[in-house]
Amino acid sequence: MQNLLLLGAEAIAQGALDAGLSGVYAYPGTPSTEITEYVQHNKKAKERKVHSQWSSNEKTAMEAALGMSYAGKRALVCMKHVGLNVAADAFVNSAITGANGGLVVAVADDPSMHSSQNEQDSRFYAKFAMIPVLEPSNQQEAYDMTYYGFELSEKMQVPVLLRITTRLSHSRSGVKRSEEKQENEIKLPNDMRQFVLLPVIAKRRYKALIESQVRFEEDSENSVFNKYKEGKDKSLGVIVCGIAHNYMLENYVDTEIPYPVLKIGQYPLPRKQIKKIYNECEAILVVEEGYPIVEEMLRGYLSDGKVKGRLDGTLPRDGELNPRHVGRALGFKFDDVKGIPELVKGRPPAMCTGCGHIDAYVALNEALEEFGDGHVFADIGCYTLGALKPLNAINTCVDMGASITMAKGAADAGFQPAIAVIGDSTFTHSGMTGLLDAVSEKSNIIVLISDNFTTGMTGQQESQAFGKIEKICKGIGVDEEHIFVLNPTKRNQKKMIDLIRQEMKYEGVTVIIPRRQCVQTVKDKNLGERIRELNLKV
Ligand SMILES: Cc1ncc(C[n+]2csc(CCOP(=O)(O)OP(=O)(O)O)c2C)c(N)n1
Ligand code: SF4
Repeated sequence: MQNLLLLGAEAIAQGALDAGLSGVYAYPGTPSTEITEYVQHNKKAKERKVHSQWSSNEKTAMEAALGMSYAGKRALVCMKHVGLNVAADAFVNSAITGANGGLVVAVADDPSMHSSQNEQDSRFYAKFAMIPVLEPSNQQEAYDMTYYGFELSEKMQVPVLLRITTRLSHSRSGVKRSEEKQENEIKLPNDMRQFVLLPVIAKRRYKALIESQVRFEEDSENSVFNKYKEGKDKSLGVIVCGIAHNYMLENYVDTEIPYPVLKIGQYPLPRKQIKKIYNECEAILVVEEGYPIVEEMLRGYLSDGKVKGRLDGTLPRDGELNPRHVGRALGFKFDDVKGIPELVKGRPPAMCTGCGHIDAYVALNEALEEFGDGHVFADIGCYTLGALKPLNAINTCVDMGASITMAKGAADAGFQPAIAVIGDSTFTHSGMTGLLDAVSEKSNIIVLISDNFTTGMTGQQESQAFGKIEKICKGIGVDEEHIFVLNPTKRNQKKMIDLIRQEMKYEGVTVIIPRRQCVQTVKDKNLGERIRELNLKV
């Protein structure tokens, strides 16, 4: 079998393709983006016509994948952890409908928040939805677990969550491929009512899901991804989940691990193996990346102090783990790291020179000068960096789409001027419905949709808003006379300032579209051609 050198994210994509994938549905988000990009660039996937276009958001991605599963084919959904909040309605309900063709939901968590708003742990979502989880510890397992995930999903007839974290997604290692499988034929579910979640059917399905928990646990108990390794020293037993297993191994390069170790890669937890290690050892150390979910389950409310981990300070309560954290928890002593070289010290991110967002902010700052601080409700994208010095241009950034709705809420409270700043991709991800609320209530807000023809922050993926923003705004009901487009160049600065000031006097929804191509895409001839074809007035 062929060996490949792959990122964790790419190993998932290759595992899915080899398992007979028919479609990947995703919205970009670090550290999950490379899964879909791998499928998009894969020659065989192109020949097979595997679906791989970006979706508008994570919820539409989840639903489309569920539709493909309904039709009997194998589908993969990919997103970053906060994307699962957006997809949650569809995701949780998909556990009740169940899956027909294999359905794997790959979610990449970002502990330490390298490029995220929080460090939520997707394993909680799977527990909430009551479906199995696979959590690889290395790139080979990322491949193998994805490959197996489709089988598990079809065997158990539910979606399966595949959880990875940043380090695994973004580091490379050799991966051995398995045999390539054919795609499934179209085949409708045996029970044609299972996807109709009317209360009477949903109740029946929910009972069935509860009953299935025993089978999920049995599968975990016998899984090759959950391994119990004996150790002579029973003063400690180590339960180690996902990539934390690697961090532990790095402390024992030249020596045997003295303690019994239970490596967890599949959930629900294998109860018998957990009981065995718990009963055999004097103390238990739980090492897991993310929230202390396993540790909490083992401790319960009435902890007797036997279980150690992130909750009692043996390991840090937040942030990513590393081999040193784990080594210290295992009793190793380390010298403190001496100063970080300047070259690799954390540097604050900044917008690129020549970025249109910067010029839009310069104009906005000047237009708002007389009103003081606090009037700009922004969103998530490269323009969020407008919060930093020297621009100091924005006052909020909460979740995708929140700019328009928060500006609306502040305007409802009588706060003026209330300005929203949102990017093109974020607008079609989840800004459009907020704009509809604002239009319906004739809210007194100005919305700046900073259009750069791409999803800049995550690496220039196609934006669903491409060439459609004015039409969407008109369709939603924004008065045509209050939709403006301009290129936020230095030459147009005064024009933009005057426009913002003029529209502050209008009591209703104004949309201003500062439009300039992202400088990181100017070498993309195909995109340039498509922009010219649009023949948009700027
Ligand atoms: C729910 C959710 N999904 C995905 C992301 C990752 N993400 C951050 S910003 C962004 C989109 C940015 O595109 P756009 O709004 O067009 O602004 P640009 O970066 O191009 O300026 C994405 C996908 C996220 N933070 N939250
Ligand atoms: S990547 Fe594009 S959108 Fe992002 S800062 Fe650079 S020029 Fe601006």
